[in-house]
Amino acid sequence: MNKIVTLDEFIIRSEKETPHSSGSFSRLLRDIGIAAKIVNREVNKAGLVNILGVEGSTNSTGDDVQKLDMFTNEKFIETLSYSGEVCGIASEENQDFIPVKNATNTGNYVVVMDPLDGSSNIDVNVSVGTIFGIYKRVSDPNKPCIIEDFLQKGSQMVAAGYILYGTSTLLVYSTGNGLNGFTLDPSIGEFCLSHKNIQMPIAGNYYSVNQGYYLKFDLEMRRYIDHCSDLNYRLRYIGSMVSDIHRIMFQGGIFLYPNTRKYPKGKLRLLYECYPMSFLIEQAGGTALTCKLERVLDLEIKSLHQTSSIVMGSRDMVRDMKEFVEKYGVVV
Ligand code: P6P
Repeated sequence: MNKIVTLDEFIIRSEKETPHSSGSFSRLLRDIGIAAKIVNREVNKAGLVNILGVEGSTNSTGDDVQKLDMFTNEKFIETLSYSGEVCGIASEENQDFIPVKNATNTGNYVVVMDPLDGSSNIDVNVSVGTIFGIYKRVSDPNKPCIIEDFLQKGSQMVAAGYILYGTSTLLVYSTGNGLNGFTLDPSIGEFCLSHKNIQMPIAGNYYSVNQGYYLKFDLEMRRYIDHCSDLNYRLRYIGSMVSDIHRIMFQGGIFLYPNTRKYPKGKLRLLYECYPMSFLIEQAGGTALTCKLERVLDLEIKSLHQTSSIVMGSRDMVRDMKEFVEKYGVVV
């Protein structure tokens, strides 16, 4: 029987392999694991909301029942703020970034996150996830964080990951040296290494796109989607980015959220959806581009909630998509 390797143990081992590591990054990663366990407990109860009360009501102990995405946001902010390693947080749920006020602002890192991505699926018991990215701060360590600490290209991220609250709860993350997955064992309350050095298939036969927007996509995207259909690829679209990308990590495939007339610059958020997931896809040997074939991690970011089009997944499938853009795309 293989020895169980917990997330904490894996982080400590990785720290020992990193020269001059201060340990602060390891503590930050462990705190994310703690927040994930707290959220997982509530997400799993969500199905009981009719028993526990709906958002805006009060539960049996008189506490206000919160929308799960607000609860998740508060729990991650609370846990990260106490960690002492973070000087600021940017969240999909907050218009502005949140400076972490601790004694000397010695937190070396900022965290960007979508606390509960796909939360519209909660009420129908479909998997949802947390997406996070971590940057080293670039501002004066003796002062509060500033916007420039967050407006860094995805290629500057020092780590990224997601937590998938599904049939089981997985934490998948990378610090730039490979991608590993940890499954929560509720019997011991620990994330245990379950998917070591994840490498996605270089090709696949799943494509993941909201077919309902087909007529609103540019010609080159429609032609590529037609190509997938002609090849009898299977369409799988959960409407929860973490779930759709997680499937691609293990079964191969391609995920597309192109720009449309409604979302001319794309719908998905660059900072805390596209950058972290692109970081992870590349760590697993895949490719992540915009519909104009720019590498997502190299995109400039000018505002916290900036959006982008995105196509990501198995290397050979994204390469095929590129050929359709080059053939049918409008040269700007
Ligand atoms: P649509 C969820 O709201 C989300 O941000 C992603 O998780 C998901 O991939 C996408 O939006 C779904 O958007 O327009 O297809 O419902």
